[in-house]
Amino acid sequence: MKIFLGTEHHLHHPPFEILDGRRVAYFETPQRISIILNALVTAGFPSPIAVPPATLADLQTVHTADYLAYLAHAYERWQAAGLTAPVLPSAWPLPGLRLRSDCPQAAAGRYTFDLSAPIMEGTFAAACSAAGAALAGADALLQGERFAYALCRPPGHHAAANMAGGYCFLNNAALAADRLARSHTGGDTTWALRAPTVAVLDIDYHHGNGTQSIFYARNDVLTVSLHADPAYEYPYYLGYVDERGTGAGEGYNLNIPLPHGIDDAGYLATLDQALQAIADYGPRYLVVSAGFDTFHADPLGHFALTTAAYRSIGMAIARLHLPTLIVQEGGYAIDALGANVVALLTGVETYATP
Ligand code: SP5
Ligand code: ZN
Repeated sequence: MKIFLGTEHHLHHPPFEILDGRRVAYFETPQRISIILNALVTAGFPSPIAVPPATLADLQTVHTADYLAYLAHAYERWQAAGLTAPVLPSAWPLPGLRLRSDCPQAAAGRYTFDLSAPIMEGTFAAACSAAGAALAGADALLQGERFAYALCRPPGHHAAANMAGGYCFLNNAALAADRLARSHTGGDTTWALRAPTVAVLDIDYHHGNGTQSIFYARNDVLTVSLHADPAYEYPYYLGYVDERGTGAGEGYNLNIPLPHGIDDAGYLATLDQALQAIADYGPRYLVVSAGFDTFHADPLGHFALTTAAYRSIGMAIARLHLPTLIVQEGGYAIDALGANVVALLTGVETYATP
């Protein structure tokens, strides 16, 4: 399995976040990546391939030009206004309010939906580096690889076309899925070949609200998310069962909210439903948003999965027999994160190896 690494992730290391009204150390740390890398090397996986960052042209397939300009310049504008880094909003232009100011504080509220996506000097470079890893993973599938793992940080699945939040700035999995969905194979330009379809399976503990919103009106990318019920868990406002897509995309978004405390057996049984929906759709490619905050000891999660579950999840995913890109999302139980990633990737390869 080829492993792609965004090498600039360490430039993003916010000092704190505001979690349920409390100021705490930022959970989404650079250490997460070094821990995963160490575990992969120890387990005998090949060395990661360092990839170039995504370009603005790459990012504009999914993100709006004004949002990308904001991300690229938010920090320098914040500093120029004499404000103390990092960039973090204090107010939001919620419905009924008017966005008429062009000061950096107003922009921060316009483009950030919560308090967990602070922008530092190197944040945009780090995010472009993660997006580059996901896109390199998509390219590997297009070149015939059966599996690839994109070691992305910061994560991406909460990022919408024009909004940062939930530790996410650029939607790495959506960029990869979009590239796969726009690819034409066969090389025959005389025929208008139908572009391939793609499924995104999101197994992070939190609902992938950004990915859902990006593909909500499209039927060429099926989005399926298993996550903590938003009735009690972040992101609260999206991730319910009745969100099924809109327009041409109606019926192409599937949300499976899960209760507190779900264990390996309960989770794996539900995963089978998600995989059956993907099999019924019959996509050409699969992108997995792989979060490990479903682990029983995760400080942000309330599920009860063990390390063994990730191996079973990997095997179940490989049973779809699809070219599959696994994109790193969340996972904050750092003592177990390396073992859990290794378990998932090993599961994938165990089933796939003849
Ligand atoms: C990529 C990813 O996993 N992002 C997650 C961002 C979650 N941020 C806010 C969570 C707030 C929920 N309260 C947690 C209580 C812990 N005891
Ligand atoms: Zn998460």
